[in-house]
Amino acid sequence: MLSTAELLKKYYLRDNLPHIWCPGCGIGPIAAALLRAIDEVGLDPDRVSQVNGIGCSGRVGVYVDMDVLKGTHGRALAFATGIKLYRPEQTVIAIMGDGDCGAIGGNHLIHAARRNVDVKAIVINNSIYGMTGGQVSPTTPFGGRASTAPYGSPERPFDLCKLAEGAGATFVARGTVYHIRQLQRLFRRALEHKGFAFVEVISQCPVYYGRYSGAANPAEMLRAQRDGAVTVAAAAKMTPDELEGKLVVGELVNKQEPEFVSEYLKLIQRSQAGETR
Ligand SMILES: Cc1ncc(C[n+]2csc(CCOP(=O)(O)OP(=O)(O)O)c2C)c(N)n1
Repeated sequence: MLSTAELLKKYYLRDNLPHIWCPGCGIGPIAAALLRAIDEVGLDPDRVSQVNGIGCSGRVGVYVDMDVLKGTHGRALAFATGIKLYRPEQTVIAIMGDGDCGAIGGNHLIHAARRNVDVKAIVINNSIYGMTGGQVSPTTPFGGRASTAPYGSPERPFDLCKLAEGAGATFVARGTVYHIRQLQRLFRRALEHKGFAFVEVISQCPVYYGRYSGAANPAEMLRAQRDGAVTVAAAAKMTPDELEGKLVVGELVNKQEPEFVSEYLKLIQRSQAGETR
């Protein structure tokens, strides 16, 4: 595995550092785990295209030395689908926040999953809209406090992994910043998967979520990830009551189904061969 110094030298645009993330934020370690996974899989950085949405999570591409398209808020998966269709040889990775992917981008998420387009969707879930000041997002827990919910959110949150699975994603996994080595493995599996791969990363935002929810200490938030996590194997033996409030981590779905871009290319070949139906 690459050391931090090797990682910085090989993959980061060091002239763009220091980064803008707050002390204790999970995004930096997540980006490093992803780059290590890219390195382990042996992908040529020139054959990787990264798409970012808007938000703190959407800043990863600013610091890495690969092709990055900075999309608009909520549209990362639409841009990623376009890149993959035009350049099928590229590994396309979309990095989004939970608001980016689950709120304004929710429609793009369900349709990218339904099409099983060969894109790696990484959602950094910090339970909040981070960049704009800690507003409620679709993953803020019921009753959780936020800048726009001082009395606690009255909304039920999405389980983004269940949403992706229900919409047709063929690879779905959940990891946490605390379990960083497992996360690196999950990224590796996602990169190797052919089809829509969805990885939700539970992350901590001490500054804009923790301070409202009552856990402003990043170490405390990491301990909550550790204590709340249950592996897929352990979860299979637990009752719904026992699973209440737990985070099931690991590979949740992994199956092969027809992939959109390959099917589309076959269709082009058939039409160019003169087939009429
Ligand atoms: C169309 C549009 N609507 C709203 C915004 C304002 N905006 C920028 S980032 C953001 C939320 C970011 O939250 P999230 O996607 O969860 O990412 P985080 O910052 O927490 O990583 C919003 C609402 C925008 N830039 N564009």
